[in-house]
Amino acid sequence: MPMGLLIQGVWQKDWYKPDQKGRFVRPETQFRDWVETGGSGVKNPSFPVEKDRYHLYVSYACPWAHRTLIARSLLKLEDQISVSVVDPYMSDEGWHFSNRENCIPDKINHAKYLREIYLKADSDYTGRVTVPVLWDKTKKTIVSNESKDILRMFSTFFKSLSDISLDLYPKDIAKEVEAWIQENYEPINNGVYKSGFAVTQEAYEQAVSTLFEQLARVDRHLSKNTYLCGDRLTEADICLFTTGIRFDLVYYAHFKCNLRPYRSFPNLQRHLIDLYEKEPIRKTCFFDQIKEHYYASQKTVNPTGIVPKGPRLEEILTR
Ligand SMILES: N[C@@H](CCC(=O)N[C@@H](CS)C(=O)NCC(=O)O)C(=O)O
Repeated sequence: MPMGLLIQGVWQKDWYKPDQKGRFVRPETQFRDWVETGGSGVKNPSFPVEKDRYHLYVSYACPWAHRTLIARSLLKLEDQISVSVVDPYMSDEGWHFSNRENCIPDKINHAKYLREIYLKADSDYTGRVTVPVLWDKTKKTIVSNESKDILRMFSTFFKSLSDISLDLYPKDIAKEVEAWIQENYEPINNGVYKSGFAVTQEAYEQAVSTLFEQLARVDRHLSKNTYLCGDRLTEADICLFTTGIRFDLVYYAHFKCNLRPYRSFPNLQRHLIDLYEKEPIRKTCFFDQIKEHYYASQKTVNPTGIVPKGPRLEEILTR
């Protein structure tokens, strides 16, 4: 039962507490500030957009952090927003930094554990220590640890630092983009966790049924649309992608999301591969780290910590 959280600044080893019905409950994200430009109605934003001022703490394993990495990559913001990548194995000390291949240690705060970053921002913090985290190198504090907000900051305010014309949150379809993000959040993005972390049969069955109903609905929608909002790639597609790319790889077996494979939905699979074939997206995908994190770290779900050999990537990443 590893993993843990901070309680009034003190680390405690603990797994997630289910509700009375055995359902997984995702805790509210606590750092919810925004990086903005002066022109957004806020005259003197607390966190103004500036070149190379912000730092992103991520895990390549995490679907939420992956959203922010994809936007950073598509908008070519790598030189503007520096990054640290935690070790994929989460022990009962939480996320940590290491020199393992494809991990990037914390060159900003020289932390060993991610929780040190949370404590620098709030020495009395109570809550889970999650990725992604957007860190302000000037004020030396956390701006946000909410992936959907960080994604939105990148595609809107940080866009002013980008030379790329891609608009991931176009004004004319903003409502539609937001609606798809919301609609897929509980049943799909959080749904795989609700399925995998359920501790009663009823809670599991409820989560898995709702998940597959929504996947079927999105599959039908994508039979007539290239992307979720027509022919434009938006934030909504990124949010679907980071769950989709982990589905047959991990969620199908580890989280028992096995009513059918993701790749058996023809339009969802086509959408997944369309995105995966984009070089800026492909280079953010680290399949070994994804598998290691879930199977080896989540011992409540997989007590032996054994990481399966399969599935073969060429089988799950085909059109
Ligand atoms: N609301 C957060 C959730 C992030 C989240 O749950 N990240 C996971 C990794 S996939 C994590 O860091 N979990 C550590 C923990 O819960 O202790 C977001 O979307 O940014």
